Amino acid sequence: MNIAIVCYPTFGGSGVLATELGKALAEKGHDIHFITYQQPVRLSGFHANIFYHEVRVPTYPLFDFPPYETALASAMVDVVNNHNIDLLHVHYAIPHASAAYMAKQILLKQGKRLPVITTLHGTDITLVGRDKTYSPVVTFSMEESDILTAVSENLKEETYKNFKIIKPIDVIHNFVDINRFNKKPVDAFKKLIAPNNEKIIVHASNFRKLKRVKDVVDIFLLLNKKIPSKLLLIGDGPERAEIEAFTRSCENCGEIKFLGKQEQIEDILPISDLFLLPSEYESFGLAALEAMAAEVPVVSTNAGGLPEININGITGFMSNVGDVVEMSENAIKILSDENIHQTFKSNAFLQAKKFGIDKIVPQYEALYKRVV
Ligand code: GMT
Repeated sequence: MNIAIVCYPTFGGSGVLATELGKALAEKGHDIHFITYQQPVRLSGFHANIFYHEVRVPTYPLFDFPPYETALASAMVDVVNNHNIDLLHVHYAIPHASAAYMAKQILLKQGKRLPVITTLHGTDITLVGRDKTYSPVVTFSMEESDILTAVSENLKEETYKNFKIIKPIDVIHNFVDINRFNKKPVDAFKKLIAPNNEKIIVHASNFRKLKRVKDVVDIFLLLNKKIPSKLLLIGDGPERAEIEAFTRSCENCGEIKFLGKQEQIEDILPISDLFLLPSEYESFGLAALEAMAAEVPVVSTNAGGLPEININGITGFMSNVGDVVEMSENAIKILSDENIHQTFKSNAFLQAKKFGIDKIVPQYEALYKRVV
């Protein structure tokens, strides 16, 4: 099939998932056309079946807010007409689903039917989309999509709770490329970060308030009193400056390193001993799943869709949002005994395998066949 994929090109989970999906589909022989404003971060290297179409939004003195959605809809029409596209799969409802609706109507006038699949990822529903600024348009464009999917059962429930829609929602969980993350740890790299064999604790996110990165630091500081350890903070975002300033002024904080945005997270995860994700909400928690694929147990909250991937007492532990004391105790439980740590590592990996490309991508292909 010829498939057009629209997503955010940044480090966010929705863009990562959309890009990995496109790459996996290309491997299976489909032609994939990414339409977005920048090359997606996970889209590197050459693949004969993958094409990238950049949406340009010209500036004009009248525009205080250049109309990206209009430029995107026009780009969709152009790509569909010139590349014989069979279907359009948009990730993250705002503004992709409404731009898709516009493109679909334009093409209909030209006598071409364009099936649209919208995949909901999280904040497009739970935070931004339900705000009344966007809600009428998001509700309408979800209802008008030919197929609507959500990345977890929890997100499906949240969607019905927050929007008056009757459209069925297919749950297709996110997936992970196991081979990409299950790499042998590079000893020299581990030595560089933890020269005295300290435990390596990792967190990766976009440092938004909802990720509660300060809780990561607090959990680590409690844990670090009992277990020699280092904390690696991966990513960047609005909360980073304040948290970095805090870590410069506190005791023990020499053990905390801010690595910023990292494209090669698959090189860092295999040398890690534990992943922390104390978010206030995660529709799914793709970052945690990638850690598990690298055999890293996860200490997280029990918010949103996290219980659909992290199994309490098996692949890691879950606590209520904000309970940093319990989360640090759980981290200590896993790290203080080598046998327990090994068991959690193997369990995490086995659980990640249930979300492997081979299990999930065919579910999208089945939807594509249905809609076309
Ligand atoms: O978590 C973020 O802030 C990024 C966000 C996005 O839309 O890119 O991630 C959402 O989608 C991911 C992929 O489906 C999920 O794994 C994340 O849990 C979800 N984030 C939230 O629900 C907060």
